[in-house]
Amino acid sequence: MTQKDILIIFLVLSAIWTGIWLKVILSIPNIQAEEEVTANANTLRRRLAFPMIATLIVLLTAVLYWSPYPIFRERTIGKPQVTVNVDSFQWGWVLDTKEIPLNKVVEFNVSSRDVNHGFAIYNPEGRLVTQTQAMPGYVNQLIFKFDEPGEYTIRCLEYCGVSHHAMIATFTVN
Ligand SMILES: [Cu+2]
Repeated sequence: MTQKDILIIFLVLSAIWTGIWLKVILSIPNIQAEEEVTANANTLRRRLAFPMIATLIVLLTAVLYWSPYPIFRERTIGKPQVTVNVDSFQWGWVLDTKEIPLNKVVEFNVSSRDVNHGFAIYNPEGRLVTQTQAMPGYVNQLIFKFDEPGEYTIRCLEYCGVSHHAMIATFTVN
C-alpha cells in the first residue's frame, strides 16, 4: 500500500463521515422547543458516539500501521537483513559502507556527534525517498528497501550551520 492508497481511503472515509453529519444536520427541524432540541441532541450524541469512536480507532490503526516507525515497518516491509550505521557531524556524514544491496531490507542506525541533522536519502533521479532525524545522544532507526539500483545521495534536511548545504554524501545500490 502506498501513501496514495492511504490518501484515497482517507478521502473516501472522510466523505462518508461528512455525509453522515450532513444528513444529521439537515434532519434537525428548524423550529423546536429548547428542551426538545436538547433531548434530540443528547440522543444524537449517544447514537453517534459508537461509530465515531470506531472510525477513530480504525483510522488511527491504519495510520500507525503504515507509519515509518521500525515496529510497524518491520511488519510491512520485513525484518532488516542489512545494517548500516550512520554518524553525522558539522558538516558531513559517516557511513560504515558505501555499497548497499538491492532489494534487501536495510536498517539505518542514525545518530549525530554534535547537533540535530536531517538524514535524507534521494534516489538517482533526485527524488527524496526516505528520511529521519540524526540527533545527538539518540540512535534513530530508519528501515527501507531499495528497489532501484544506482547512486543515491544523502542531504541534510535540518539547518545545522554555515556549511549545512554542503553536507552531502553518496552511496551505491546494486
Ligand atoms: Cu544541516
